[in-house]
Amino acid sequence: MRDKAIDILKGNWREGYTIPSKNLYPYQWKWDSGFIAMGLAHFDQKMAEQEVLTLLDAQWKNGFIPHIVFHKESDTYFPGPNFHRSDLHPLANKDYPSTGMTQPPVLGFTLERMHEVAKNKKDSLQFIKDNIDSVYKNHQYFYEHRDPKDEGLVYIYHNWESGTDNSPLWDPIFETIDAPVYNFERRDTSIIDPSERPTKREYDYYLHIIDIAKKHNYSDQKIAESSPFLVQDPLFNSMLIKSNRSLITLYRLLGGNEDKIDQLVRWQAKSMDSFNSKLFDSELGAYIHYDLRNDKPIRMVSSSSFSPLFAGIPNKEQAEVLVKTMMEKFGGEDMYLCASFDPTSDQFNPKKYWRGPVWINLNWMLYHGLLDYGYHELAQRMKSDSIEILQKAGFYEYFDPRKSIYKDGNKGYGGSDFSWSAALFLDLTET
Ligand code: 9WN
Repeated sequence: MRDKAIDILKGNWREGYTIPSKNLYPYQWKWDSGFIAMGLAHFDQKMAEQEVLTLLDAQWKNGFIPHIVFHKESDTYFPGPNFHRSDLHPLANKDYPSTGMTQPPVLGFTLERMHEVAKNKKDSLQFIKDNIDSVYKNHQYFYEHRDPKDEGLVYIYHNWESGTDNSPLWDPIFETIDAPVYNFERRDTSIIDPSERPTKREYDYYLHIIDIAKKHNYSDQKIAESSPFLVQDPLFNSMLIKSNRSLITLYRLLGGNEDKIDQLVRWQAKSMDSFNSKLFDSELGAYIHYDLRNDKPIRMVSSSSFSPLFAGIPNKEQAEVLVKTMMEKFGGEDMYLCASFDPTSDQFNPKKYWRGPVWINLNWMLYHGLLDYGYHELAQRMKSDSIEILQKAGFYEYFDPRKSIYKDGNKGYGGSDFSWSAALFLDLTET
């Protein structure tokens, strides 16, 4: 499996960056790149560094890093650069057409993990020294432009920014939006069974939210004032907090940079406080999302609800509550960990993208979180379930959580030879 994983990553490599999956995703995606770089680091330090460098090359002047970098023309993906029009933003990177939205902040902990794995520590430290400030600037962008109420919690303005695109979490928000019916040709559903992808109506909402942001030339302030989708996402904020911590560790390792360390420590303290007071729902026994536009909590449990474990956010009691909820709702003996949405809910769908299937990147984060809190047995199960599912189904994009399904040799869902499934397999089996 290790050889196969390396073959997949080499096959998806495109002169300096890795595409997530052939045909389906022909560009560079932000959070994919971070996970992929950690996998590349296990067999080629230079490739891993190049992956990160290429992404950072596409950074905007205001520190923003886009969710997709459209390096080359492709007619297999919609919506492409002509729909997204990043050039509308005055500070956009003129060399790299991209989207005008972002994805979760992976790069801090990616750098830290790459350094742990690196064989040549001297080169690796030099690489970090050369690039850490760009990642810091990205965090500064988030705290300065994505936190209008100065809470230490940043917003996302599009479900694609969450990475968990069609989760049932977003359904109540879409109900508040009057989106037109768009006429467009999707590419994904000619490659993948439509029952495993978001619906046409969902795409209408996705495009409409982008059109609103484009009307304001992607101004953060205008988006904060008027986007119908404005959410504080515990997964996105956990990854920011985890990456803050990694930046502090790495700056300390480099020496100096006291001002940046102090700033990171201040952001960190404020973020953790607000996170626990605003996003912990003790009745549900989980962290939840908050709908800033409509000023109400989104009281649903998904795999994102447990991601604060990865960032050291819950106290011991809260961690205990999270584990109990995970076991009660997601952890049945007939289920692989960890479904992306509450399996006890009516909205759970084990085949449809982020409405139920298992995703390896979430499992990777939850594995590390459980380990950090001392839940060794459960962490081991998270890891062995991930490996078993990859063994049975192959390196797909997402997987059915129901164990019984695999008796007939069923495959995973979505894209095949999926880069982060391969990359995180390499990393998981080395920890
Ligand atoms: C939109 C690339 C990306 C992942 C996301 C996943 C999927 C894109 C799509 O693929 O989203 O960004 O077209 O469906 O949901 O998490 O980064 O692998």
